[in-house]
Amino acid sequence: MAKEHDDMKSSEITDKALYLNRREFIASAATAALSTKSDLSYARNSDLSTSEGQTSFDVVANYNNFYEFSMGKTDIIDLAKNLRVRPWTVSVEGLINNPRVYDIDDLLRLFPLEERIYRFRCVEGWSMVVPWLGFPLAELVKHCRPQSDARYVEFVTLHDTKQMPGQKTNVLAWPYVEGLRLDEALHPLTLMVVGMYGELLPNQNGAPLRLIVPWKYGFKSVKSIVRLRFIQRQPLTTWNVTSPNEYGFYANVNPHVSHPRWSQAKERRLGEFTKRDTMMFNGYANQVAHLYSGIDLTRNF
Ligand SMILES: Nc1nc2c(c(=O)[nH]1)N[C@H]1C(S)=C(S)[C@@H](COP(=O)(O)O)O[C@H]1N2
Ligand SMILES: [Mo]
Repeated sequence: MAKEHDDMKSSEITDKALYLNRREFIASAATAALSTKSDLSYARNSDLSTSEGQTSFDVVANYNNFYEFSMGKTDIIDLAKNLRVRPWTVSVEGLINNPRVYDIDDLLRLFPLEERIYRFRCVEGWSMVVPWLGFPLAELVKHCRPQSDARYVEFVTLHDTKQMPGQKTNVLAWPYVEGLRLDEALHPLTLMVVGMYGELLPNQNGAPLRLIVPWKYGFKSVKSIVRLRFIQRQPLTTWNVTSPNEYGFYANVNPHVSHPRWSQAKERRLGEFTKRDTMMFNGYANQVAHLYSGIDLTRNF
């Protein structure tokens, strides 16, 4: 890819510019080298970023939850190292006027990347601050042109027992499924992520495409996505189906609602020793609380 780009003649560039719109063309030129180099082009979105200190890349890349590989945390990096993330397609289907199977690199050309530094908290009580690279899910949703009866989006992870040894066990029902209400999917904080710390995502963090919903517990942020489906009814999500009294559909970070086996009032930032207080909606209450007005968050956890 990189070579092809370097060798591109100006006549070919003009031809290309004629059939791609300007934005698509600029994005494609900027990401042409993507598969081989790590010089991603993106702008930092400071308004939507926290100024808290970032967790180090090494910590974020070495402590993972990814049950498709293992129930451990420190062995994922090794078990996921051979996951093939190119070529990769993402099927977008259901109640939309523009269903399409996207190649991952087409998504990267279509939607300009932003860097967002977000807090992220696991339901188990650890947290981190990560500079993610991605594009707003809202942009993709608008591109799909949802029909009026589309009320939820379902996300599905790759199901491939040859590549994902954890899928040979039945600790979870595979494939891993997550979901958002359409208004949550359209919220400006909701990010489709392809990279972190200025590089493409490491496999163990959900390459080549994952969701990040920073006000919800980590399990909503589904990894290695192959399908999005727009539907009318609330999807059956993996953790909710596995253990409905422990993991709800909403999974909003909430220090006042305990998990049945532990409190959610505090968290340990990876790399630190003293626990911090967990914040309502993980500190994003000003931006997202309105989505849940009139909803009993103790029952809808
Ligand atoms: N497909 C899939 N996605 C997943 C998981 C998983 O096991 N499988 N684990 C979730 C959980 S519980 C957390 S906390 C985050 C962890 O993301 P990280 O490894 O980038 O920190 O991924 C989420 N996404
Ligand atoms: Mo988690």
